[in-house]
Amino acid sequence: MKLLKIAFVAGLAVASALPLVGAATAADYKDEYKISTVVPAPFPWGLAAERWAELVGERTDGRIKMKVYPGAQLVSGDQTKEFTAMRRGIIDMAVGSTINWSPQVNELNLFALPFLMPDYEAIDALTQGPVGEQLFEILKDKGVQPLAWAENGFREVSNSKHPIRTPADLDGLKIRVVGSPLFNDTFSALGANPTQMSWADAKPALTTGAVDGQENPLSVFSIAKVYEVGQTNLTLWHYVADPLILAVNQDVWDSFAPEDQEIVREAAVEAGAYGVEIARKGLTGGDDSAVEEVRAVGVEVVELTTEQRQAFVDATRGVYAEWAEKIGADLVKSAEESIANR
Ligand code: X2X
Repeated sequence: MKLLKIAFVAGLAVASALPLVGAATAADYKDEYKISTVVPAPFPWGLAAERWAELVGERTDGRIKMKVYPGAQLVSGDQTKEFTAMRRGIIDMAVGSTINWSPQVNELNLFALPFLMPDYEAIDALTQGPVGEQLFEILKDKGVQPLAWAENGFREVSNSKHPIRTPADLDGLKIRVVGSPLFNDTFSALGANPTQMSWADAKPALTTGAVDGQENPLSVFSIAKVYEVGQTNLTLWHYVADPLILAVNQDVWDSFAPEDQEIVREAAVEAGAYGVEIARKGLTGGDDSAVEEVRAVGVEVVELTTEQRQAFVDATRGVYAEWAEKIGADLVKSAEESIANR
């Protein structure tokens, strides 16, 4: 009797919801959609993910409820499994770095080709042009719906030993890296001793001195207070930059009514643009306050001259050539053209 009553009440609830949201969608929607990120707000990508969830919540009157799960917790901290988990539906959505998805999507290694992108316009030339479109097609073929780009940023190298001005200064330094073997190859070519580890393990390893250095955008360096664990030498060499991608598992995407897909996509584009704006704050447009902030806490910041930077470019040309083949010669050529014409 009690069971019957519950069934009856549940039936009533569904019936009363139907006229509001439409028969096809009501049954399929989840109570909550999980968005995976590696770092939370106030890092730019946590902020972008939160903005995405907020906008969708507002515009669907709460019908689509998205919640941010930072710290790569949905993949037990192993950020290089995020793409696979999203493809399989363990994760519904993600704001993820191209670095973390490159083990499964080889073409995303493009952004980690050493010294491919000289400036922010070059990043935009890729993400907002034909290369970006092509990469989104590749992601779709792999069963994920990509919607928009955001940004982690240009990755600068820090260490606890001494200022890095020449490749020789990297000699023998143990550097924490993440992602694909491309990072190992780049740092090995520079004479360093790279070691792969997740972000969750990085700070403890820096604290104990198990590694001497790391590479991350200035926003991560500042917000995570990496300088507090002995990382007092920072070289602004702009060697690679990792964009972020806002994406949705394909089955989840297909379950959304077309008008809801439009809302989710537009919100992703707006949240992504906001994320880019935050990521570049204090680093662009004549404002270098982000650099001044880390100087103010005692970090020795090295800005390379053109000639000094060129020495790093020269030392990594072999890695670039080898990985250009692995990534796809045509895609790399198209990227180089987009950058040349920016
Ligand atoms: O682990 C990192 O270095 C981070 C936070 O930048 C990424 O997830 C790529």
